[in-house]
Amino acid sequence: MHAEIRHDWALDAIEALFELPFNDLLFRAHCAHRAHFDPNAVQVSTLLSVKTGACPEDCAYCSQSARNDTSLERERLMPVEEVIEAARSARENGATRFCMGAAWRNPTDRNLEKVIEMIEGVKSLGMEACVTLGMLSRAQAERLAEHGLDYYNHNIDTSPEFYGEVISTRTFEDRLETLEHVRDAGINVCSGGILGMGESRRDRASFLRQLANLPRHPESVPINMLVQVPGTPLYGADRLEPLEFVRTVAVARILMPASHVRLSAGRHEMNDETQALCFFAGANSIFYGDRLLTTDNNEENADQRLFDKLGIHPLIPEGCGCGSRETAPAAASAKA
Ligand code: SAM
Ligand code: DTB
Ligand code: SF4
Repeated sequence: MHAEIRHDWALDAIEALFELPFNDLLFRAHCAHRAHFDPNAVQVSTLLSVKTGACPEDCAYCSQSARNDTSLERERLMPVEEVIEAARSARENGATRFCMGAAWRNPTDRNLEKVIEMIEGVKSLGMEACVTLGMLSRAQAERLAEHGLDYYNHNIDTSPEFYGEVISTRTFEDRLETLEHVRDAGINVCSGGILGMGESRRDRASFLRQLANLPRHPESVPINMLVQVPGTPLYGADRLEPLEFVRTVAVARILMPASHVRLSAGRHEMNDETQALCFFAGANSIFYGDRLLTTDNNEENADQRLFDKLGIHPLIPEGCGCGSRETAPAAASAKA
């Protein structure tokens, strides 16, 4: 029911979804969710910033832009062994995917080789590997694919119409080009954006339309609520109404019924009720661990309690060698 995969969405039709009565929208999204997924399984990833700060880009939301005065200590690319150690600990805590982020406009070929060692280390632990390194050339995407990278995260961030209000140092088209390189190389695409940056509802509809009308939907769609960082131009922006965030998750689920929709950054400031509504609306992935890249995430214990309360269990990917069946959050209560 309502779970057709389409790539020809008109903006007005998406806006009409946003305007449905809340219960009608959530019912429709939840039916689409059930048609494609176990509604009680949530994919669990852990993030690590492997190269922090001093980024030349001017993203108005970001703590890591050299142009934003955010008191963040810049750090060099982490040693491979430390990254693998962090992945091992994430695996012990129940994550099945390890996502490594670097504050680059794009990686140099030399840096890419270091990241490949990290990817190989993560894969050798039986975990899925994801990286987000900025723009990629076709050749770089192919090189990552040769080394078994599972997912590449590259967000379009917002609508093409609002984009210029947020970033000036790279274009919306640059982002689409990187996504095409990743897709053509055969790597799973992870692409979404940020809400609560002062965009309109029409912008939120247009942002989702861009993703839904790609030749193939991203396998993973992170929906971030802006984490307001002091010293960034977006610090102090009007907060988005939580129910509008839930609506956006629901529309993402209807437009991309077979994709994992990630309830991404911003959970730290959401209560359990808002998160529960997001799961009902079709969110089925989270970042787990008490840090995102440079800001705090929910504490692991709080997430375990929430999973327990909602009867949610972590999704274990097919053929996963990570041993997470025994250790993942809420796995203990699921067995009880
Ligand atoms: N530098 C790379 C890039 O921009 O492609 C990779 C890392 S970047 C931090 C990854 C994504 O995190 C951004 O595209 C943005 O969507 C999200 N992000 C960054 N700062 C955020 C914030 N303060 N609140 C919410 N999401 C944020
Ligand atoms: C995504 O969409 N969100 C993550 C991940 N992809 C790389 C990053 C969130 C960053 C939140 C702010 C911070 O911790 O710096
Ligand atoms: Fe740099 Fe990525 Fe932050 Fe933009 S989002 S400033 S590209 S680290």
